[in-house]
Amino acid sequence: MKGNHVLCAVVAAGLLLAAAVIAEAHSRDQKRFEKLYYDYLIPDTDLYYASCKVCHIGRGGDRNKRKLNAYGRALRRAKNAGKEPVVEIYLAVEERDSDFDGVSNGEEIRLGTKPGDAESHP
Ligand SMILES: [Ca+2]
Repeated sequence: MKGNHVLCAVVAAGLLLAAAVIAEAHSRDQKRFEKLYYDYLIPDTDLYYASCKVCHIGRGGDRNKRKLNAYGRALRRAKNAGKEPVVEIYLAVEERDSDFDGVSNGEEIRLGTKPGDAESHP
């Protein structure tokens, strides 16, 4: 019985650690995005208020909301293709129109709209 409690405690600690690592990774990517595109994060634009939703469907702990949107998936593909460092990953997808709204990702970012949301465009 005591062994089960120890096992549960170890599993719980592992889950908490995994959640913290995921949250830190997301936060780190968001900070890098905000640093690179700081000049375009202008109040009263979709992009300014997007936060996690620049790359994800939603925000918060809901697993479905953490799924990547079209722009986030483009960034992941660039990363998987070996683009380094992180700035190169963002620049690699600027010419694309990930959400197919007729405006490139880079242009959307410069104009304050969300590159992964077809409902958000200039
Ligand atoms: Ca868009």
